[in-house]
Amino acid sequence: MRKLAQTFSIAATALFLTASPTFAADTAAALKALDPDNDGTIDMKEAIAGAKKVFKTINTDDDKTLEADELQGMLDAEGLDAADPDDDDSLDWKEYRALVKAKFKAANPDDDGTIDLKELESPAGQELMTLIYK
Ligand SMILES: [Ca+2]
Ligand SMILES: [Ca+2]
Ligand SMILES: [Ca+2]
Ligand SMILES: [Ca+2]
Repeated sequence: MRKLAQTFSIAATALFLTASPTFAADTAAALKALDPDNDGTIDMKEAIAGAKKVFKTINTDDDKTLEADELQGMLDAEGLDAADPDDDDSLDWKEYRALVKAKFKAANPDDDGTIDLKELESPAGQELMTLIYK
């Protein structure tokens, strides 16, 4: 059963990567899904709520941390290392949340507290999106 879930998640990741050329439409859909108050932007609260869901979804072995195989397609070894200050080669929720906060900041150059569609479509925005939307 666990194996099946893992296979499914890898297939879903592959599908996501295949779908990336049409990313403008995907990004709009992601923004909509991440924006329950429907103001057209993602604030930090909405980003963290999305991140929580993603963390749960990709943590297929259901322990308290994300390992490299669970982060496949989202973070490479270098990215994982940078986001892993306690150096246990996995991300707990606190580390993941800190990473999302840092990416949110990077994707929000106008510093207005929210990510709009244009910001979400930027390279930094796309990095943020993979962490908070699946
Ligand atoms: Ca919003
Ligand atoms: Ca795990
Ligand atoms: Ca860690
Ligand atoms: Ca902004």
